Order: sequence, then structure tokens, then C-alpha cells
Amino acid sequence: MSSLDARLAGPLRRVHDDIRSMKTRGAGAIGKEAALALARVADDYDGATVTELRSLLLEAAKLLADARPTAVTLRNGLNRMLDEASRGDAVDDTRKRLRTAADAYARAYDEARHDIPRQAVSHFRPNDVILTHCHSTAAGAAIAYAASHLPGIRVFSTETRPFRQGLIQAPALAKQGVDVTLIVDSAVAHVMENEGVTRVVVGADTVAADGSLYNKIGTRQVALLAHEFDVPFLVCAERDKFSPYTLDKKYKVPIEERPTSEIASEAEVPGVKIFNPVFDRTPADHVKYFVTEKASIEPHDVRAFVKSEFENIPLRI
Ligand code: RUB
Repeated sequence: MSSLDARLAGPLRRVHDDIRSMKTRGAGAIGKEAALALARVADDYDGATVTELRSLLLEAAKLLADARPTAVTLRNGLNRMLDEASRGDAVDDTRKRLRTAADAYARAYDEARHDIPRQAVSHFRPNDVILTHCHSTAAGAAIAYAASHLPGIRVFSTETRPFRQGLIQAPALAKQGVDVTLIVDSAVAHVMENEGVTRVVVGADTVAADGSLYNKIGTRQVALLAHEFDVPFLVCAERDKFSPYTLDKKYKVPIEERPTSEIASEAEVPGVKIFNPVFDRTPADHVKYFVTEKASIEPHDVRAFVKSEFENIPLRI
């Protein structure tokens, strides 16, 4: 067997399709699912050679990597697993290494959601009025933790067209006892001016070495307004949101375009073209801090952070 047979390809294709269709979504969750999927390929492999297993894992990683292009977590998770596979000296050893690495990866995802809020809390004040965009589990955890430790915190959560992730973010915050109000995306300027917003907090799909942020479409507009109203803009992002690919200054972070039907059907707008880019780039000078599980990093320190965190992980895909 030199390529993925039906038994291995079927479950992988399902993971790929769940990510592509946004059944599994959010950058952190995507990276975790991809790492676990490679461990399952190794578990299910019934051949005898470690060389063949490694080449199957590479094939599987390539298949998963194109499920969503913008979130670097997907490639970081896969590269970490391929690196682990390169150290195995026999099939059984490789299988065990991948299982251990995938479980550790999944644990790190959960631990980051415990640790980021504790790093972020020093950036909040009593009675803060926070604005958040999209659904980010990292940003949501930080906001909920701050709201449970400091009095009087209120939150505005954008609807986030077209996929409306705000309808996940806002109730998730409410469920944790946070005073949260849902607004349409175009209300951000009005709310900043009239409701006294004091912090913006968002998540990240990719943080580039130059300190710029790639996150849900509209993030840049929110950042521009935060800049205009002099509101600190915080990004909650664990280690694997940072992109080693961007150490190469020529590398361009791909911006995913999704089906136009997420905005409107052709029948609703006859004769009209529709464009649906789903992420955008926010320049480094609009970000105050990236809050990671270990520390808060200013944009000009991101390159050094990426170099130190990824220097031993070859980029195999
Ligand atoms: C989700 C999104 C989130 C980041 C971070 O986009 O932009 O802000 O992925 O999420 P989509 P998390 O819904 O298109 O995946 O903090 O949960 O990793």
C-alpha cells in the first residue's frame, strides 16, 4: 500500500469535510482535530514499515492542510505530528509517539484556555466595556474570567456576518454569567462612541512574524475604530496561532474565500457578483498585546517569539 487506502482515507475525508464545512471551526479547534486525525491514521495503519507509515502520514497531512487555508494552527498541528513521526524507529514506536503527541496537543489546547485568561486579566479594569468580534474560545475565556474577577464588566459582541459566529460567542458568554449585548457589525462605531468601549478583545487565526493579525473578516475595521477612539486592542492567541511560515518576509498568508451562498443566493440578487473573503489582516501598529498562555507580547517582539517557539519544527507541508 503506497497511498491512503479507502479505510484510512474515509475517516480523514470526514475530518477534512467537517473543517471545510465549519462543523469543526475556530482556529484552535481545527489544529487539535488535525493532530488527533493523524494519530488515528497511525493507529489504523496495518502495514509493517515505518517508511511507508511516514509517507502515509505526509499524504494525510497534505489532504487535511487544504481544508482551510488561513488558520496556521492547522499546519502547525500537522507539522508537529510529522516531526514526531520522523523520530519513530519502528511502526509501533511511531504509533505511540503520535498518540502521545496528539493527546498532549489536545491538552495544550485546553490548558491555553485556562492560562490565557490568567495572563490577560491584568489588562482589564473594573467597569470595562469590552467589544469582541466573531467567536473565539480564547478571547471568550479571557473575557469571562475577567468578568468573574472584576466588577461591572459589560460586553458587546458583534453578529459577525455572514456566518454569524456572534450568535455562538454572545450566548456562550451569557451562559458564564457575563453581561453581554449582541450588535450588528455596522454598529461598532456607534457603540464605541456612545457606550464608552474601553477594550477590544479578539482571537486570532494567524499571527504573522511582523506582528500583524489575521482574523475574521471585519477585525481590521474594528481595529481601525479602536485606534480612532484610542481603545486598547488585545488579541488572545496561544502559541500555535503564530506562523513560522511568515518568518520568510515574502510569504503571503492566504485569505480564504468561502461560498457566496453564505452571503446571499443568486436568486436574491439577480445580476450581482458576490465576493466573500472571510478573514482580513490587521496591521501590527493597531494591536496593543498578543496575550499567549505564557506572556503578553507586543507586536515588535513577535518575530523573536516565533523564531524561538518554532526553530526545531521543520515545515514539512
Ligand atoms: C473564527 C475566528 C476566531 C479564531 C480564533 O473563524 O476568526 O476568532 O479562529 O478562535 P471561523 P479560537 O469561524 O471562520 O473558523 O480562539 O477559538 O481558536
